[in-house]
Amino acid sequence: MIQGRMTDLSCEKDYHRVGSYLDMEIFRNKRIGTYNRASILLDQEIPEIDTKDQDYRRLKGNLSPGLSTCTGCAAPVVFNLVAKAAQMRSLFLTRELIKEGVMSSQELERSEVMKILLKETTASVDEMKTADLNPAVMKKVEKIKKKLIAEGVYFKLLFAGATGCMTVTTASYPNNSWRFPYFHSAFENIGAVVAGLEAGARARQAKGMLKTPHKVIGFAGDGGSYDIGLQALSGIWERNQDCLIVTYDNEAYMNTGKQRCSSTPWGASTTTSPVGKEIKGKQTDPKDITSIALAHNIPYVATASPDDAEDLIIKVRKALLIPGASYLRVLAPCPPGWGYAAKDSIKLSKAAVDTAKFYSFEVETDIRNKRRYFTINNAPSVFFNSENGREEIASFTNGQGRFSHMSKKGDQEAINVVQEKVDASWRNMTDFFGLNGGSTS
Ligand SMILES: Cc1ncc(C[n+]2csc(CCOP(=O)(O)OP(=O)(O)O)c2C)c(N)n1
Ligand code: SF4
Ligand SMILES: [Mg+2]
Repeated sequence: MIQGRMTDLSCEKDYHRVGSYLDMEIFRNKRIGTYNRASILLDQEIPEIDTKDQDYRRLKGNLSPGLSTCTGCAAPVVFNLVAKAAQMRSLFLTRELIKEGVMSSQELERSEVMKILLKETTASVDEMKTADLNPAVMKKVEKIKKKLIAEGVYFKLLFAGATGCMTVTTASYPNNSWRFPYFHSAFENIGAVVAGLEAGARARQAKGMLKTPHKVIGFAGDGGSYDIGLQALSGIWERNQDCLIVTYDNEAYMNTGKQRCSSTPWGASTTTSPVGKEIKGKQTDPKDITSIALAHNIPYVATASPDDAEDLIIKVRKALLIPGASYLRVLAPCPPGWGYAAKDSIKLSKAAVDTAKFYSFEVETDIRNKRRYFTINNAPSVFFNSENGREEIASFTNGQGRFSHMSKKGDQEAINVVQEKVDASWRNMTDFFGLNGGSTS
């Protein structure tokens, strides 16, 4: 992990002790004590993601998107991991009940017990009998729930998704595979919809109409966030509304047949940036959406690749635990859109990181104290400044149909251009965050 700080380091001592800004905040507020990446993750929660179709199906099964998904697509893997990570109520409740000696881990392992504990309404006598619970225990549970709510770690979830492959794979009318309330927004307005849901839930809670607070997670494709949805997203970020926006980035308008987007990489062939005699693929660089999000000074901006499930789960949890707006951009390789065999989705996600085509990082901004912390979570295996800094970009582009005009015909000039762009982007990013000359650990 490489870590950089663009900040006044007067808090360095605390910082090292507890890990990061988020940890510091919670530590300072004495909310849940020292709190680091590992403390919001259970070992058994990290799914094995393999490149075999069978494993994709198993993972999708958590969300049960049904059979309509394109086989091997990384997008439902992303949806599933985010949904899985976001369900933190039982995690925090379990910990606290054990810590306070109210119940044992064996008792809590029984599914009927947790089901009753998470209920908003009072359980019936029969239900309590089946789960071996009694009113005295339930009173303690309610007290602990109130404490967790006050600490901001106990909440229910609302999901919204902009029209795109998410709709196709998980919510094609009249079916819906989400186990949460789910709002299907238009292509252009995920920011506005999430803003309304968040404000509505907050108002209802203030009026005592909701017992448990709600957090809103809005998904949009790259088209729905980089292009047509950007205005409403900028609004929600500027107002710093408490929500998480996730872009699953398949680098084009995929569900409508692979049209180019401002996220599409230079040189990639799409139906609206085709390869011809004169012009070969998209001729502009992708928009830097995370810098746009960062310019709003929201507390948490991160990127993640689905090949590292642990990293993705932790980022979703941090995003939800930090009050205010969070943005997460997740790479989502698309077999038909990028032109590769479905079994290679996760392999390609990893190749994107190893070549530094995509870097997995997080930026935590502490506006009050004017500090910002930057972490590269997954970097090319060796730090960039050294001689063998990263894999050649060809190990990512080769084998992808959208770049086949470069690889198949051996267009070394085009490959060199892509390589230069990747290197320049990495240099800009590390310069910007003051990482060059930084250390690895
Ligand atoms: C105003 C408007 N224009 C066009 C469309 C048609 N449309 C629906 S989704 C989509 C592209 C979505 O691209 P992206 O957000 O990247 O999601 P993906 O399909 O790649 O998952 C388009 C053009 C629409 N629904 N509304
Ligand atoms: S078009 Fe691509 S991203 Fe969309 S559902 Fe199919 S495989 Fe997944
Ligand atoms: Mg897309």
